[in-house]
Amino acid sequence: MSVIEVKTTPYNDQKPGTSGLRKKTKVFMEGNYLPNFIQSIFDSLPADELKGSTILVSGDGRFYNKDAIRIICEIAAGNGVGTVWTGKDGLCSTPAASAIIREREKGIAYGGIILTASHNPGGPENDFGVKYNTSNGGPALEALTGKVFEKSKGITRYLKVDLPPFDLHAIGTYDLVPGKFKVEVIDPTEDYVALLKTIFDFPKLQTFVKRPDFSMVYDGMHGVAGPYGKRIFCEELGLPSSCLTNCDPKEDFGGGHPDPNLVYAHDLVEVMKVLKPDSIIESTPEFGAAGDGDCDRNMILGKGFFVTPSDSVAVIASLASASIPYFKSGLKGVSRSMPTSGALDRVAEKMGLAMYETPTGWKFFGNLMDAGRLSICGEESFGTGSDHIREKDGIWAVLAWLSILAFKNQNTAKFLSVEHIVREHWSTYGRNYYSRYDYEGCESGPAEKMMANLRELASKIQAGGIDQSSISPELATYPIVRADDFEYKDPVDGSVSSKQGIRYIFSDGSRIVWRLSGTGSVGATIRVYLEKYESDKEKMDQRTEDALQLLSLLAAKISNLEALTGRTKPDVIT
Ligand code: G16
Repeated sequence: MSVIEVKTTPYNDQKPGTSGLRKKTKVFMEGNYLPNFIQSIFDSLPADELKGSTILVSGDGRFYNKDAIRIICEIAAGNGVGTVWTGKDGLCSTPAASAIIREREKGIAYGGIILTASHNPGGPENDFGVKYNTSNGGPALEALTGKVFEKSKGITRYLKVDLPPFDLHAIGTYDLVPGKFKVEVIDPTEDYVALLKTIFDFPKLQTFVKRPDFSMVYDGMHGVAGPYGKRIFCEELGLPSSCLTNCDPKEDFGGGHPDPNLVYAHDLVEVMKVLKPDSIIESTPEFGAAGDGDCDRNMILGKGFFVTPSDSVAVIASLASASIPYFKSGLKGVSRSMPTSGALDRVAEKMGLAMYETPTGWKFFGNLMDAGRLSICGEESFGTGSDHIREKDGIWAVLAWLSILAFKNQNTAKFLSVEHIVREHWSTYGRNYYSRYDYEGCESGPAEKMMANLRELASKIQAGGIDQSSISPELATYPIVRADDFEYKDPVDGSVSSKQGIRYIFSDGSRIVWRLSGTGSVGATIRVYLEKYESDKEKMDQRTEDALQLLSLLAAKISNLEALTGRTKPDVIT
């Protein structure tokens, strides 16, 4: 096998963000941009461990996915990897990738390279992404991604082997360099479905979905969620194919933005009458869900009703042991990212469970899971999951909700809806009114300036050195009692992650949090998170925007966002 050494020069912007390196597709296609990053990953791993190893290389099917897989196979061969597994047609969802790395052939995989920019749009003019997952099936931690970035800045060569062609569309083993390197094209649903069957009671779900008063719709947003939806909801549970919408994967996600939220999943939102509950008709489905480009995110809807991701994880945690076999002996602990609402904290408190508050990024849950401290976790960014894998899992969330619906409806004559279950939850635990504002594609300079100002103001407030009413008169009677930049010390390995979001906390526990997104490919996306807790049963029926009106006004005044960025309103509100 002749390894070719190709000379290259560094790019200075290959710093992985919240979840891997995401850039415009054209950037990845330019010169040696992709080979450099892949070689930097391999250069950050011990060569003796790579030698003869098995890795997964697969993606969400976006434009450039197949070409990138071939390029990566050649570089993998050049770096001593023995076997590459890839999904048929180059497809594999992120949660299935995690399952394959952990489960296939008793977990022999050394790791995986996942090609996705997740919920970001795809196509020649949009985004592409690459992330590395380690042998536990989870995204590489900051120690490793930091090393990759350092290597990328000093790279001078990459190693490759010229490989004969192989057919990504046909399952089989391709012995490309006999005895040295092979590609196995696999069914990307097989190991994942087998794993899900050990978690959920499939026969019970099959019976439940046949109820004449139940119907559902699943929106794959033209990402890789489609084939998984078809396999699991139709072939395994027996739902009709009419329950699937936008479930044929497209390289550009049909021109859409494959992010399952109230704005971008508009087809589903319309079918479920979420924004127009007055227009619900008899055929409006009881249950709706959507997955993002790589199917790790989920949005859960009831008839005319939106379940916030923060409420979703809280409801799942509260009912998991009763409704999902995997959790029947109880939960080890629960966790949420800092900006996610405290609804989960209320559940943990009542159930006597350990609760961990981590920075944004699924990678932070992995250590807790590996240490046996965490069962269920979630993020406000439409991510929910458990320790069955080390990624969030869009299909798992749907099956968890179906299990809850089946449990709650086991003896009911009249169907208990998603809305009923969430309202029952609020009446037990209280309601965390919650909203996130996204200001997308802002200029980086003013966004950074805003964050720096907020940090400075936070230190002054903490030091008590400021008359808060000078910021806004409401603060005289409704003061900020704590302001800081969130820092996390991993309880397992002691590593510290700082500057993870600026939070201002008010006298009643309400919060405003500001962060810059770490998943965009250009400019800056400012995220503002608003949260208010309400325990009074008489006040559970407010419109979210009414309940959060004061916090929204204060967020604008404290941050000076409009003056600094010129943005008068958010692009997306969830
Ligand atoms: C990624 C991470 C999530 C994170 C989300 C939002 O999701 O895996 O843990 O919450 O980004 O990050 P940000 O607010 O920095 O944009 P995904 O679905 O894009 O991989």
